Amino acid sequence: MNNISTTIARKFVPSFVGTAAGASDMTQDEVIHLADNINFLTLKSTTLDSRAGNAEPRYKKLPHGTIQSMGLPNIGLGRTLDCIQRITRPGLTIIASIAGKSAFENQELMWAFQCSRVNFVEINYSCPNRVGEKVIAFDLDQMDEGLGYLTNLGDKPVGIKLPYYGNIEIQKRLVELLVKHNISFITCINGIPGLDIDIETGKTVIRPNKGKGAISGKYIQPLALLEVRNYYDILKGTGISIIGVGGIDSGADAFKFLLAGADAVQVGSALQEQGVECINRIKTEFADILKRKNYKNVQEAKGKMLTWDN
Ligand code: RRO
Repeated sequence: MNNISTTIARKFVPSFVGTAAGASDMTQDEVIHLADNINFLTLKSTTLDSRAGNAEPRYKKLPHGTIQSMGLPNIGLGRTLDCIQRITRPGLTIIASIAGKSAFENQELMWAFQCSRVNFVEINYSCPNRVGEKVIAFDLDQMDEGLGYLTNLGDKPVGIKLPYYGNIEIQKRLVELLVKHNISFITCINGIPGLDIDIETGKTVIRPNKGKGAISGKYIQPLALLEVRNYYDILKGTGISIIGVGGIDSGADAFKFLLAGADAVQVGSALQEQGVECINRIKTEFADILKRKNYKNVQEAKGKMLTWDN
């Protein structure tokens, strides 16, 4: 396969295509299996204590993606750190994702991962499924305050997982915060709030939060591409990297994100539905497209989307 390495925050990353924090929790053995088979992965968002997550049914495949309200099930910080220690594969890039309940909890998580062997830490400020809690990314003042506690705790580059804003003015204000707090990368986008109903039973397809969950997969891809392109334009000259997420299930999907301006992509729904084998398929397809288009590497094609009039 051709070289599809990239850089995030000026650090070498072996593959443009990696995995997303994703919906489902993973056991330690599942994480180890993932790490044995790919070279760029993101861990499930972690809290200090383990969490069982929301009541079932909480995940449903839809025709063009999924709806879920998992409720942040995860094995907790201690077992996540054990798991990281068991991963020995050389050359593997790991992003840890943190989703503490408070600024203090996020600080503990950040400190722990800064002292671990992960390469990057992603702050999840955009989980749509924390019933009764605010999505911090929609409150820029709270985000400003939270980031003040988090970005000077170590040398590993810190990023933020962002929601769909669909508003370039908000994105511009957000970027001012990113620069102020020395944020190195953004990951966009998280699942978008949505609802689905089974007409036979008349019931919502998932149970938690009166059936309201997060939509992922192909439904959200054009929205994710829009966000990536807007950030690509706004972030020029800042050195902040962009990781695109949203319905990536083929090399062509990944290539679209590259043309829009992403430095890397994460695969969520496809991994959930198809397992780790889909990552190597997407990588091979992506490498073939780069070759067919005569790009020698990822960097040459980044942001090269054309528009009709200029
Ligand atoms: O676990 C979840 O319910 C979840 C999380 Br933390 C997230 O960030 N995004 C999402 O769609 N689901």
